Amino acid sequence: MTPAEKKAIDTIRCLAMDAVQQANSGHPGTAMALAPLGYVLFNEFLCFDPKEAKFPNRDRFVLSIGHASMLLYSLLHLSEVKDEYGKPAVSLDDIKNFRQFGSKCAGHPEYGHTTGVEMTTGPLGAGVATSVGMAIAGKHLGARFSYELFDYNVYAVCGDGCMMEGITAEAASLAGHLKLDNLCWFYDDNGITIEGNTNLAFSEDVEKRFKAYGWNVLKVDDVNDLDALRKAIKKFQKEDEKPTLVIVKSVIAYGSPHKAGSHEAHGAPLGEEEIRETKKFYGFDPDKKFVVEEDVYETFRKGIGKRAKELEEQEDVHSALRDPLWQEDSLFNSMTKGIREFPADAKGMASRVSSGKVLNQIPNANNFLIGGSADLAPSNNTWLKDYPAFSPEHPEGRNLHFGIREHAMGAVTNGLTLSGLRGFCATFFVFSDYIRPAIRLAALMKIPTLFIFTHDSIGVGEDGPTHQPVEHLAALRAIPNVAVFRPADANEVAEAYKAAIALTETPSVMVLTRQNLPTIDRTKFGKAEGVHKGGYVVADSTNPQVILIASGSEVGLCLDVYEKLNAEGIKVRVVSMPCFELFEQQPQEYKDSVLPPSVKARVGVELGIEQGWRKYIGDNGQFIGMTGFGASAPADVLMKHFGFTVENVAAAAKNALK
Ligand SMILES: Cc1ncc(C[n+]2csc(CCOP(=O)(O)OP(=O)(O)O)c2C)c(N)n1
Ligand SMILES: [Mg+2]
Repeated sequence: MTPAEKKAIDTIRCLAMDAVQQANSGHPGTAMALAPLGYVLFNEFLCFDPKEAKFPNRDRFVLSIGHASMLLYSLLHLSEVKDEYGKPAVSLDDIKNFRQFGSKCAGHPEYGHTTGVEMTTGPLGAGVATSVGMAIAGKHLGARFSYELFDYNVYAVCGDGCMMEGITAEAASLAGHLKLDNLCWFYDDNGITIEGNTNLAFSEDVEKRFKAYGWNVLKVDDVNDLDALRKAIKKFQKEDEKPTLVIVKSVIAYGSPHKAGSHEAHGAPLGEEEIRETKKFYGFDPDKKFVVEEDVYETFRKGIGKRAKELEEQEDVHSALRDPLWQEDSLFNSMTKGIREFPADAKGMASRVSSGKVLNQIPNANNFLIGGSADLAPSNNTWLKDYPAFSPEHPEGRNLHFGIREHAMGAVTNGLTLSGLRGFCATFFVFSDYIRPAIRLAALMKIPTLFIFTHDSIGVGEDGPTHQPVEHLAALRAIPNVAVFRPADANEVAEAYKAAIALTETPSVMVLTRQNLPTIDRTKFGKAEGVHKGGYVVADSTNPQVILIASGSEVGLCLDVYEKLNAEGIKVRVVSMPCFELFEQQPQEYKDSVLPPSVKARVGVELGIEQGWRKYIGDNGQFIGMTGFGASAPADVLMKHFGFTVENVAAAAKNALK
């Protein structure tokens, strides 16, 4: 290690110590320990242009151990990465205000908040899993354009926590299967987690495990050995068959006389005196804080400059890509222009079937829809018929066989979306629980990943309560910034897809039936375009006395009730409410026009729990829904048993009128 290298590395370590101490919270130990790895990667290998941090062919760096955020912030600062306005992505002041409101240095790295942060990390395992999606995207884009334009590598750093999480196993298994040789993970094998030594809970052989996944496994015995790190990274770059795992031994809080190697250094400030001692060990002035000397910036400039220049030369070609093909407005037209209307049809079709038809009307040569299912494509109807499966031989393929790995599927799909593609994934609605963390991260990152869930209720029938979602609609609606669509018929499905495509900062969820739904006669009833407003009037009588509000399969049921009550002289309005999230965004005026405050007699009908419905049906409203789990029986028997019948809804409407 040259003196300049040592100084740069120890600067990172001191920034981590100082920032955590100043904030009086945070995770210094691992940021300090991995400073050499961060230095070598950023300064010598990562292809990026600090002035153009979003350049499409940049190498990706994902800090899956989000708690070690100070490592990333120090690196972004020292690399002088600029934000879109040409200002420092991370200033020294931001570092001094680590974890404080408004600082670019949030507790954990947040995508969209800090330029250079490729994704939001913190939930362990999510980062490495998402990096697999970024690697798939790199291969796909290379095949769609050219490998000169897209040949980026994806690097991710994980720790013992990531290694123990199930999502990491799913993602690694998939990456090995897909032979993603552009993917390199570093495993910080420091033997420490929060409760103490990893031998408390973790004794597997990670090397053997990853070899079994089909990975190339390399070892670096000491993270301070820069040459060993370089050798490993070069070996990864030459590898053209397998993803690479570099197992790196490190000592948490390296250099701290009393905390090095201890779990105490994981998530608490080292303390003023300990920091002074540690700075002395590094040969730094113990009395100074937040020190970055000019020659350290110079060291980084020299290292990064050459690779940034190479990238700059590609920028002309790439700028053509960004407009109109790459993440641009015109993508909306390209994606929606093929979507057609469905004719009215009393027999109709399941919304999973209409969804399959619509989904196949979306992709064309000019857009980037790509995705797949967790082994349920034939049931979810998510196969893109005109395209092959994605594979090492067919990286241009747009269909992903995710295998039965839902959690990783969600994260990988987020990785696709983060790379400029429009990623979708699918499974049964009841298993959305297995993907929920990825949906939450997509919402937090404001990225438009599309989650397609079929078999949405007790309408599943004989498979029984393990396969019948009950609380899932409420659970997903509870996540901020998620548009949950539960369309009522084929035309609502078509409009829901258009609405989802238009939402570029919000993930969308499609909730679709297994069973047939009549295609509503739109010459007689309200237009399906109402989906874009979240809720709209489907059927109406002048001066309605009672409003029936429903989503999905229950809208058809309410239309039957409407006919029956009309015949009895009761004036009814039916409101289809396919998306709470969009309805909430409408002006009060519109909301009141759909749900006039003067009409207090209201009935909500949905094959889920009541939670969330009171705001529409009011204190005195009736709700017909589920109050417990379903049962194994034919769907029509279940519908009767649980009260989803014309008679029962009509009775509730009359009750509401009392
Ligand atoms: C899914 C998830 N579970 C739990 C946590 C809380 N947590 C943060 S760090 C950590 C220990 C991680 O150990 P390791 O990855 O070895 O990090 P190190 O202590 O070595 O820095 C835990 C349990 C989390 N962030 N994410
Ligand atoms: Mg550890």
